[in-house]
Amino acid sequence: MLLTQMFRRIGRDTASAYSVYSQRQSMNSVRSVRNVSTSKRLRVLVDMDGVLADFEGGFLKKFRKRYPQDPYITLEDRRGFWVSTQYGELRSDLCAKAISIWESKNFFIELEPLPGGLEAVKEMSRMENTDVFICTSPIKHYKYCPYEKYAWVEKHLGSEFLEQIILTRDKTVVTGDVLIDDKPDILGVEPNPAWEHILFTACHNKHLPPCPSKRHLLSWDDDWRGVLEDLRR
Ligand code: DGP
Ligand code: MG
Repeated sequence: MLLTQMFRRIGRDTASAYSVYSQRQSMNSVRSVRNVSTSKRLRVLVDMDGVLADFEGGFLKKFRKRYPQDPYITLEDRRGFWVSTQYGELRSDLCAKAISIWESKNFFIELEPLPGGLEAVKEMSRMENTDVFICTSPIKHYKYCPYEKYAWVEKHLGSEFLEQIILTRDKTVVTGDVLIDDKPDILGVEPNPAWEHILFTACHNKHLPPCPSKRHLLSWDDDWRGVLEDLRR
């Protein structure tokens, strides 16, 4: 083959290879734009007490067992997030007695899972483009609570979920797209947390006047999948 023919052929091959390359590149960029617009990656923070673990039910059962002679507050009559405050209002000595319940060994590990919570969290964690974290505040009496919260997650969700635990007294400094939590007012040092708070209904918050600007989940039977889809858009 003459030298000039060889150069022409190399030129043709290079041009067609470049054209295939550029077509692929433009397809990839179309795909990535499509991914960004239809399936945003979502970081979901899920609270533990009152959302996955039945803190209120566990508390009442143990309070009645330890203090059978004392008055107690049924779940129907619970008002306000702080259990010890309402017990203190009932009778002043009951505040310390209430606190003694969740400061005891085995209180947190023995909490029952709330209906549908474990299944929901497992399903969420299998969803494409979804990162799930369990975001929970330990009590300040740290002798048992932090250890038992880890043990509870391992027992009910498996050891792989230990990677997903965030223990913090201030959830406002954690970044995420959404925080599913039963506490009506989640305050901390960050005045504008990254997440949107979805209020999870609990015995202590269900009598509050409805807050139209806030989304709610009535239970894990409610449409949490729809909420996540909405947030992804
Ligand atoms: P969280 O669900 O992550 O917001 O954690 C709140 C913790 O506070 C949970 O372990 C329940 C606990 N708690 C509920 N009522 C009281 C109370 O009156 N005093 C204290 N110290 N802790 C409470
Ligand atoms: Mg909670």
